[in-house]
Amino acid sequence: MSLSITFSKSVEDAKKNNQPIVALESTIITHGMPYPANKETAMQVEATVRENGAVPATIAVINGELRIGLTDATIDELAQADNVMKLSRADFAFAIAHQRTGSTTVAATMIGAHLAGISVFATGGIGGVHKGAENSFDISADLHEFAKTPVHVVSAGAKAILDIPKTLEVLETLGVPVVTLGQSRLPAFWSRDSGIDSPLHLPHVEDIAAFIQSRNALSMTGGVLIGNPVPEDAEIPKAIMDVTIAKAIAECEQAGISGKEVTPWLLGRIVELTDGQSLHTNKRLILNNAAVAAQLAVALIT
Ligand code: PSU
Ligand code: MN
Repeated sequence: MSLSITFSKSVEDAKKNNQPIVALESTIITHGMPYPANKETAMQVEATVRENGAVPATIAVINGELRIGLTDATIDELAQADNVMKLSRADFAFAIAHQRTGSTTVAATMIGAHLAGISVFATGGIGGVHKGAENSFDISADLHEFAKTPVHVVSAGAKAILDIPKTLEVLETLGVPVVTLGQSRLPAFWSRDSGIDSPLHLPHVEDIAAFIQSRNALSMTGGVLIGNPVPEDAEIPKAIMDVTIAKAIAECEQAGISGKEVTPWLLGRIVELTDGQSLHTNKRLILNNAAVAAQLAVALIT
């Protein structure tokens, strides 16, 4: 059996003409944000990639078909659909074999992007080591994907629903570089400062491109995690978010949520607890990441 990959017209043209392309995930649409904010954000993210000189390729599996680049109509369907699988490395091939529809997490989007020859990807936040992982063993497959798959991901750092020091330890063990753009502290998603130094930091997008090119020259496997702080005017201070997050995590445990449901459940509850303020910040940081990813894709080609 051979895999058929369906490219959108604009991504196919971009590939032919060797133009910069930015991969985008779809789990954020199906499991990361409520409707219609999810659809609006997905459209704005694509527009931001274009404004910054690259072509967007949102990735998903639709009825068993790996799609690289979605139409607006498909994005709208995903944004409103229930029962979409949340795909990671473990079940990506299952969805393809059994004609299922699934959105791609960071791990699955990296796999799809690499198959499509795309090396830059923008998201909001990655999965990582959850708080309490010493009991739950909840560590996202996203981390292991960085060790394997050469796709470089621009994110706003790790969300404080995660244990950030443990997440950094696992990334270090796996040999995954974490480089923050423009500041020495690792950002913490809704907040610019996690209180923890980023293992690496560089002032400009072009410097990150040079780092990636140096890794390529050394035949290094795997991807680089790029931390991009949320714009100042959109940030929610960490002290405020920490209280909300602690409440959401306690409720999540009490409700007996486990496995794949944990991250979507927490994200949804945090939107409710902040009266939508976290959602506004989430949108802004994704757009900011889309812009940087497009600039990085341009810098890697020129
Ligand atoms: N973090 C966010 N928003 C998201 C996710 C993470 O701020 O939408 C999604 C991403 O798709 C990520 C996935 O890859 O959750 C991680 O899920 P898990 O923790 O179950 O591995
Ligand atoms: Mn998990």
